[in-house]
Amino acid sequence: MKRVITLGEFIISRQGDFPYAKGELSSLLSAIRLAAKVVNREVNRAGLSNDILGSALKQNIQGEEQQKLDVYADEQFMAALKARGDVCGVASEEQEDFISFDTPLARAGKYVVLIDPLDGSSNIDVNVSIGTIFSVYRRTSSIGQLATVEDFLQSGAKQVAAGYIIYGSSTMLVYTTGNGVHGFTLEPSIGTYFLSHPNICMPESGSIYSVNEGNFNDFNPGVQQYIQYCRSKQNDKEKPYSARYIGSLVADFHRNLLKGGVYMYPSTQKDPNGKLRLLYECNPLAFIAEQAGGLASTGRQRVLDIMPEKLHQRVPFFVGSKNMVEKIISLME
Ligand code: AHM
Ligand code: MG
Repeated sequence: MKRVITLGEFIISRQGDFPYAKGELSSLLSAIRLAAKVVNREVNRAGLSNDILGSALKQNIQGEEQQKLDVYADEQFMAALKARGDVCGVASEEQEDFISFDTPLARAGKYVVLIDPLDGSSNIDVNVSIGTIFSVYRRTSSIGQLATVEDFLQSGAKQVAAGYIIYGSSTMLVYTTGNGVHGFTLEPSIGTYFLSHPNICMPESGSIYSVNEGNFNDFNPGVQQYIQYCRSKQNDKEKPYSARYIGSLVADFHRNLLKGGVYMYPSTQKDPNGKLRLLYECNPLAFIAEQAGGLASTGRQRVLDIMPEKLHQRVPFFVGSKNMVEKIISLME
């Protein structure tokens, strides 16, 4: 029988990719995989428990209504990351400011994490796939100090690891540390992730486009032109592309990563910077896309080159198969 590799074994086997590291990054990834299992359990039983389903009756800093599971997931990831002491601070979609962990162990931590604990949370109540997205940087402040905002405001090109968990028909963890993209599927009966998708490569072009087409009239002419190109028979496939939009970034991205396609959240007249947040939604997925051979752009700039100014900064986002993103950029010029 073929020996299957677990995520824990894989992380340890790849520790040598970072000669300067002493295993902290491996430990950090282990904290995330553990918290994801706990969140996965609650996501799976959401429909059975009133304690976990529905609104938390408060808003996050972006003025969005928080779901109970948003708050729960945020607490789980925070607690798991704090416990290990590899991380000196975390910034989350659910918290206005970043959190510095003020313990001697955490002050000595080399890394900061940015996280969207539960993305696509409007899909929780209707049993549609949701996800967690995370991004890891080496701190720029001195070890032993509290984390500073500069530790978090680094360009995406500086990420040392990024990944997501998709709570879908099966639960998967997909991540990169800059040496390719690897996907692990959770075997729920024993609670272990197994390597199911080694070295994921995104097809160079695809025939799926994912966008909230309800906003079509608000998009700029280049984006409208691209959508018309997707719909027409005069595109590179000589038949219309398929429109697929779940409204869960992780799920839309994951499908396009495996099958080839493009996800778009352009600027609109109402939201000139689009909707998605640079630091914990766009950058991690941009890193994964590039590692898998795809591209990520705002339409005018490579996402990973943006110098962030604010924790919750938004940017227009086009991510997916290389040829498709290049076509969008050419139409937006
Ligand atoms: P969230 O972080 O509040 O869940 O918002 C992000 C989500 C993405 O998962 C999804 O792609 C997008 O918002 C959907 O937005 P819209 O409903 O405007 O199409
Ligand atoms: Mg989100």
